[in-house]
Amino acid sequence: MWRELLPVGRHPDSHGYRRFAWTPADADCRGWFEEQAVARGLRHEVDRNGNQWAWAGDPALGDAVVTGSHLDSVPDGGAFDGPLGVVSSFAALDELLRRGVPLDRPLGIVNFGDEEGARFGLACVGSRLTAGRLSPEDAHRLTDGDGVTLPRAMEAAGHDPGSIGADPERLARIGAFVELHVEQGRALDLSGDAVGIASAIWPHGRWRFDFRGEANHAGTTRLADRRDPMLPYAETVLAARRAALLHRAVATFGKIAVEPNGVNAVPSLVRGWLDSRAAEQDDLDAVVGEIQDTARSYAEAHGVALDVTRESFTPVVEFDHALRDEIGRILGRDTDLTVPVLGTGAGHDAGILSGSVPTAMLFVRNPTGVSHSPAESAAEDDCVAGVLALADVLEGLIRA
Ligand code: HGY
Ligand code: MN
Ligand code: MN
Repeated sequence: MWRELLPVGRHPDSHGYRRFAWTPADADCRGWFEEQAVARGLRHEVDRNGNQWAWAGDPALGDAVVTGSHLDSVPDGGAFDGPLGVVSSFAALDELLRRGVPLDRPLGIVNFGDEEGARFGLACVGSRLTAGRLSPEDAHRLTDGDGVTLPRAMEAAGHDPGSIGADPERLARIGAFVELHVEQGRALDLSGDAVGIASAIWPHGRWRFDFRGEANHAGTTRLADRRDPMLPYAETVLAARRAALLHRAVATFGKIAVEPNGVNAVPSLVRGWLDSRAAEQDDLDAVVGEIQDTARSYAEAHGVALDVTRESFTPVVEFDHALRDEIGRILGRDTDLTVPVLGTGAGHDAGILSGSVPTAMLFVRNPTGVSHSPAESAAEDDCVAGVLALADVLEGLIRA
């Protein structure tokens, strides 16, 4: 499975993945998922929001156990973020069948659409729509960098956007959802464990800062006459770093658009996207507040107009304690070791679903902690340990 998926959407120069929602690379990933489902005799379906499901047993019976993740990527993402969870789900099902586990509860494998939000700016679009955390009206307004709206992109990829929206009946059939994911930090590397259990996801969000000044000639415009939006933007980036340090948070400007983007022109517009996260909501509020205050005061000082738009926000997620404890018992059953329980600053579809369904996550060690980069990695032995842990968890839940 891994060998088949590896070339899909990989850029020849950067070796990073560019698997953006509703693009040909995404379609290839979806084709791969359907092939895996069909090859195992699973029932394959695409739901109204474009998420893919593969079913062993009839989900209409209810109390289903579901596992899965996503196959899309950030720009130049790594191979593991998302795909490791989907590949491990199919491999864990194979392991259950090898063990002869009777599938007494329906078992589902899911590939959630557009988890990273790389194309339309909002993460977890597939799971948000299904969970009713994104309205169809708001989804219809999402637009990519080329001005293509989400519904047009869906249509172009052969999916009917007219039916998108909350799907409570589908979620009501799920008794437990478990997402396996490569760790996006070094906690397991430092603790010396191959696999861990998630405790919580930090509150996090994305804010767009539009600094509007005046385009002018870079050679002839006196400094005193400029209204250069790059200057307050630069101060804002530095303020983000300072505020994050002060409040035990993280804050990143990782995407920027400049108009007219000419080397010899003072820009008319600098648009920067802030991603900020913290363990505590109060810290996150303080960080974003301080960054906005700095942006406003420098914008004013330079005669630049500023608009700040919150494009998305996800409150803190505390995963279901009973399910987490149950998984801890299942994984610790044959050993006297306890499985590490860790929080994360990364967002996941599991976090979105956790408002509707008992949800848990397993993390697989990442030896460098690097993620959202082509350098992301995981050792084969650890990936196998992840599959076996997921199989143990699924078996334990099915037999419970
Ligand atoms: O955490 C993120 O940025 C995304 O949801 N994976
Ligand atoms: Mn990611
Ligand atoms: Mn992910």
